Amino acid sequence: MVQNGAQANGQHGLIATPAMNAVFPEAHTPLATADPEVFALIEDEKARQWKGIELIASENFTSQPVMEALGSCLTNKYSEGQPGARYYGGNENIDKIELLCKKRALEAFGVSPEEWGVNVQPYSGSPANFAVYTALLQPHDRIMGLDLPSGGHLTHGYYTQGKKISATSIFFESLPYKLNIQTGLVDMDRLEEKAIEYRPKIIICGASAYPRDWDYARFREIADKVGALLMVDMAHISGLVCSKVLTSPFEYADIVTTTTHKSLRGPRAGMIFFRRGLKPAARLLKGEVEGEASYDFEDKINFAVFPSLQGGPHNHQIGALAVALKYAASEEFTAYSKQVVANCRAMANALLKNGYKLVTDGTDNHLILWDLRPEGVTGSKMEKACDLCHITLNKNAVVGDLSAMNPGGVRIGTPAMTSRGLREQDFTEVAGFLHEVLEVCKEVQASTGKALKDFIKGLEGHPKVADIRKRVEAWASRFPMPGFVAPGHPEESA
Ligand code: DSN
Repeated sequence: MVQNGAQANGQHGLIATPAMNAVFPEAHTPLATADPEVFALIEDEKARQWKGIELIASENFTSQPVMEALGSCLTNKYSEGQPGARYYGGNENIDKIELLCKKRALEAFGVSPEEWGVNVQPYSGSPANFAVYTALLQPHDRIMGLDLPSGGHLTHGYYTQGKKISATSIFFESLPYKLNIQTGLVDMDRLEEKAIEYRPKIIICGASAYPRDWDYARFREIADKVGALLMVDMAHISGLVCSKVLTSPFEYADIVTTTTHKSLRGPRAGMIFFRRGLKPAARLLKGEVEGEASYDFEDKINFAVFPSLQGGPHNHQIGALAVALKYAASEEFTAYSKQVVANCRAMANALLKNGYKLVTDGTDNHLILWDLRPEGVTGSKMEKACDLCHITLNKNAVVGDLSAMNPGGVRIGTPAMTSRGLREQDFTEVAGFLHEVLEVCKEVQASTGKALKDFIKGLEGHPKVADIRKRVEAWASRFPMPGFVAPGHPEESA
């Protein structure tokens, strides 16, 4: 019903008064009308995602309900603090959403609320990690994480010879551990030796580019030996951990951090899990008595997230994460995770069959590190050539590379395309496309020389690049796209 000069909005049946229109004319306008420029760019991005082969190991395609929650009114609300103890009124619904999200997070990873708590407010993985250090360290305390050229993440303490890069190396003292150059596996013996000398307060286990599962028991042993806390950053593999396809770090770690948009397939966000309850004998500090001393992480971590580092939680992310966690606990998600690994193995086998070199000669998880040095092509060139062929992956350091700036390989992951329903045979075909792209790289480099600028010029407009791109797009468009219907998709007009 329209009253007092109010106007009905046909599409939503919502009411906009002239008074509101005067101050907020776009309040109920669809994006396509309100901002055709941004709308068109989003449509282009939809088409890019649908028509391409997405192999960035840290990306995924999330679902429609997750995107609905992300685009909901939850974005409007401030709620600093914890459920039941906020600095703003009006949080009765937000409290329920955050509590539900926390409950689902613990259930999804199979841990009990007596032994583990979780903070679901970190905006993403880097803030989550920094919150842990802020909570549990003093400035200049020592940390040890996997070096970035070995596959570690920036926030595990990265610095170069001349420069402290990550804030985690600016505010804390960091000594990286590395891969064994022969095997490409984490050099656990060397880590132990270094840790005994360095006496870090926290050892960080986890990576952005590591194709194997982790020996958490050995990490725990080393941490206990030197009196360090063990933090596991499972961002890349949290979906696979949730589905029990990889080893769970919860039995061994003091703290577990994760992003939520990678193999977990949720919205972009972060979580920090922390131990609670009584400490076991091996983790007692001087003067503490078994059966009496409890972990004290909870208040410290909650305080570090807010008020030390963040302001209001992004409630739209938390609502969306609750939705993603509901499905992460399902049988179908377990089937998905198994398929992610099976697909990755199939692609690895196809590349190995072609005589290519993979770091550690294979994979246990969702990613492959392809060492391109024997082929005489850099990771940057392969990334660029793949981009032009509408295959998206990223250049990556491989074991033996000293710098991440001009890396010798590429990282390839299966979570995103597995969400589109691809299976082993499809990933064998993806390996075939990658082989073709590499052949073109070699051909172009032979005629242009090695300089990247000339190489790119040689690629652009190359008939073989155009031909691969056409076939890649025709092939990838056959697979359904989760979450949205892309422009030009047959279902768009249906
Ligand atoms: N950017 C992510 C990755 O690609 O691994 C890590 O934060």
